[in-house]
Amino acid sequence: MGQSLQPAGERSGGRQLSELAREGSELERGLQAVVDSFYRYAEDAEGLKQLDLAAFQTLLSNELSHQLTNTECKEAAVDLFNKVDADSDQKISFDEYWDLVAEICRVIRHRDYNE
Ligand SMILES: [Ca+2]
Repeated sequence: MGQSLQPAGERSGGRQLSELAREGSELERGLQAVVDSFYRYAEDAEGLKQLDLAAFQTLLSNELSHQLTNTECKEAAVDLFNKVDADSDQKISFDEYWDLVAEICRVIRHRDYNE
C-alpha cells in the first residue's frame, strides 16, 4: 500500500495548504474557496467562527446569487437560514454550511448532468 490520503493541511499546517491550493488544480482551488468563503463571513464573537443571519445574508448575496434564487429577498434568506441551521441555535456552523454546499452541488449535478 502507498501513502495514506491525508489532507496536506494536517501534515503541514493550514496556511501552507492555503498557499498550495492557490496553485492547485481546479478542484483543489474550489475546495479551498468553499472553506475560505465560510470564514470570510463568519463571526468570531465567542471564539466560535459561525455565521449569524446578517453574515449569512451577505454571503448569499455576494457569493451564491447565481446558484440560489431570491438571495436579495430577506424573507427567503431567513427561510433558508432556518433550514440550514439544523440545530436551531441561530448560527450557521461550518458543518451546517457544508450541508448547504452539498445541497447546491446536488442541484448543479441535476441541472448539468441530469442525474
Ligand atoms: Ca446552527
